[in-house]
Amino acid sequence: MSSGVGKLPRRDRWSAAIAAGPTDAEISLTRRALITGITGQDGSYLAEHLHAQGYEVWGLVRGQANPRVRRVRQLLGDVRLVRGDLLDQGSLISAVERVQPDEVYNLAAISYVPMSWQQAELTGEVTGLGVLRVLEAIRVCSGISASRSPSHGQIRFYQASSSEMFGKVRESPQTEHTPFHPRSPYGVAKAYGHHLTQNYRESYGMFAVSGILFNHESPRRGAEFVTRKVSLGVAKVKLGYERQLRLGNLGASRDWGFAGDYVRAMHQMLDRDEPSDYVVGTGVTHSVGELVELAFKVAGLDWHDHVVTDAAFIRPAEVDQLCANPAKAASELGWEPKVGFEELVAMMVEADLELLSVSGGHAEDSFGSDAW
Ligand code: NDP
Ligand code: GDR
Repeated sequence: MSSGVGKLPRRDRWSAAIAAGPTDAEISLTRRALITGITGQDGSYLAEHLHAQGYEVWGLVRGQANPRVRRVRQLLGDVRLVRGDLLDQGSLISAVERVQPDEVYNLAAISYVPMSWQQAELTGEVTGLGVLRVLEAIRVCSGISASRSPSHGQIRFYQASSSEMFGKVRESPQTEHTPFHPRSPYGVAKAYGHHLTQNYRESYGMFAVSGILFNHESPRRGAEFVTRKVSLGVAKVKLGYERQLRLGNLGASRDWGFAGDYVRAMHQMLDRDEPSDYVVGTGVTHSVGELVELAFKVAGLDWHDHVVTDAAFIRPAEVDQLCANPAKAASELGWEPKVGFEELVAMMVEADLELLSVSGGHAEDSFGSDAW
């Protein structure tokens, strides 16, 4: 590496990679992306996708000794890291100044919906106002003042909006024009970020877009989300570590896709001539009950023998049903999902069977059972 980082021992390379900015040669040669939320599910898939497209990928990491950074370094050896926190405006300005990105993907958030009732103010700060802070960092570093000008905003911005904004849905399937009725502090915070992204586009002429993504999953999904909780639960039952899986509302329906497919859409949105917002989903919806039945079946088990419903996992307000109409993404981006629901569930169950077989029943990134 031209910065000299490559000569350092591995551990010191990580520190140096966090501290050092790009060299002049790197600035002129490569498209550079900065991803907030690099330690999350989508951050890892997006980093891999952009790296494969020839990007130099930087990830924003927070905290003094964030244990997930080690996992990022193991999984994504080519990603360079910069410190910053969505709660800290100055840190975001410093990160954008240091990295000088062509594209910023804001994936960081408190993303677990039940937690947004427990820590509503923090969710508003990170998931909502955090979007403002990232946009402000780009605006300040780009020298954009109050006037709208198409020449402004060389840094392209992607905001991770969510189908949770539709909440108590006004129509089905949901499009870019379906009105919002969020049902959780998380959904409300995402709606703020969504509108603010549109506002910065309209106010400053920034290339700022939102992807309204429906639920997307993978073997890298956090263990607190229902698909992964189920795939881990099935694996634990199958391998004899547990006998029961406790779940909440089995009647809710979601439009579930594979995270690896969805990060392609994020990149495609920033690759357009004109900025615009897009709904991304499969257009097919399944209930949690159907997910559970299929996941147990993949392991040769009958879910009736193992699943217990537990009121602790019922939410104060539920989003009953979501289903995407991804027609705009299909026609304008040429995007379509490659992995279907059955394949996704099988992939996750098989991955967790393998993981738990090797680890003796422990999933490193499992946070254990946690009621809201
Ligand atoms: P994850 O929960 O897996 O990842 C969230 C990321 O946000 C983590 O990297 C976390 O870092 C980071 N983060 C949290 N708080 C802060 C903070 N204060 N400053 C900096 N970083 C922070 O989410 P996903 O990967 O699943 O989702 C990515 C984004 O897409 C999120 O914004 C989510 O709300 C949104 N989304 C996700 C969908 C899905 O189905 N997955 C669907 C629609 C939208 P750390 O490791 O430090 O905690
Ligand atoms: P969601 O995902 O809230 O849609 O948000 P989650 O997997 O948490 O819940 C989906 C549905 O499953 C029901 N459910 C349970 N959920 C969890 N977590 N645990 C359970 O035991 C359980 N039992 C039933 C829920 O009630 C719900 O109806 C995800 C997140 O990734 C958000 O960040 C993202 O914006 C949206 O998807 C789109």
